[in-house]
Amino acid sequence: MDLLFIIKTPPHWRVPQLILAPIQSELVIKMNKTIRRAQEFLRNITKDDRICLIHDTDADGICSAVIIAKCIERLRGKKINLHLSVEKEQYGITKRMIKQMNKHRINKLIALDFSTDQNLPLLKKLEKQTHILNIDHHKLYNNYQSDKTIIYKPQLFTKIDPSTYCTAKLAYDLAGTVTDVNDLDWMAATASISDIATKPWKKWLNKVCKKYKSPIKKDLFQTELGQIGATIKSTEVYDINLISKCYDIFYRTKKPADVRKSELSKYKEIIDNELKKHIMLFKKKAKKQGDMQVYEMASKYRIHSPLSTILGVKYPHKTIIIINKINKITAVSARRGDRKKAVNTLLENAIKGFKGANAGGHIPAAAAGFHRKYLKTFKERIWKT
Ligand SMILES: [Mn+2]
Repeated sequence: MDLLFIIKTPPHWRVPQLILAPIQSELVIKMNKTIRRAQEFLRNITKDDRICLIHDTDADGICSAVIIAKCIERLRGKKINLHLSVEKEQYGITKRMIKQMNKHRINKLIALDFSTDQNLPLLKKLEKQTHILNIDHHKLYNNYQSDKTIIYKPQLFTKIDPSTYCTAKLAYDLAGTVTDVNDLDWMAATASISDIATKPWKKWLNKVCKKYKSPIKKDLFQTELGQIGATIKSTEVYDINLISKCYDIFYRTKKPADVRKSELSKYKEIIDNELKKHIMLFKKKAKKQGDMQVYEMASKYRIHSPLSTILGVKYPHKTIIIINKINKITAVSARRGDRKKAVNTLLENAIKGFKGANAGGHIPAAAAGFHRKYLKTFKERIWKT
């Protein structure tokens, strides 16, 4: 069993007890203060609270947001008040979001699939006006915990590699300890496949696929759930403004097949064709040196991220860097399947000193964004590493 917290349903006022079960020991999550505080955060939400979710724009961000939104609705009998998605190239919470939160008099914020601890001054400022729960599996920049803020990351309660424990699975496991979310398992599974975060969860994934009568395949991207993840990705890549619609469709749908039949599938077709084109061009035009392969393109769609994911899986022993020149912004996506090089550090170092630039992510998968005037310097730096 891939079961995580095995917990007796406790009386509301009692601290949940962890029952030690004979399960694969590396998957056991020890109940600790972080988990308890996150459970209390969810349980203590009342009808009077004004709840905002801010989530990443990918499958993991959307699925984790819908899981938490439904968990809250089930707990308090009322929907959340506001949901926003992060703005690309401005990773994190922006002034525009704070304005929106003020307008809606938000007093509890749940941030999903991005690190709020990366910008500690902002976090400390924000917690003056709202309670914060940050569920995330990215790098732990600062283990900041306070009366108002809970950072909930795998690093704080398990040895499972954080990049293989995606936010939607974290949200699903946590929500499952405070309410019934079994019907949302396919969303957590979709996000796990989409984030290439499946290694510790093979048995659980098989079970979920079986439940929805979707055959399991060696290449998980080719399963129905894998294709649903690709649908979200394509929608995001086609037009970032469709993310809110994507959230709504997931909120409405009861099973994976409904997503496939939804209007989102048309975006997938368009983006699939664009991806095919660039996979062909990558073979011909990528600059190669040692184990590094750098491909530069100008696509009006934000396909650099899915493109590097596909190529990263195809060439796990290469450092794949995709550069997409979108107007004034240059977006970069990097992958290194075998983890022999940390692409997050590689990109973080390569943008040092660039004004308004950002970079971050995981050891095998990372992204960066900066003004196009820095492209030459960026390329010089990455070739030197
Ligand atoms: Mn994620």
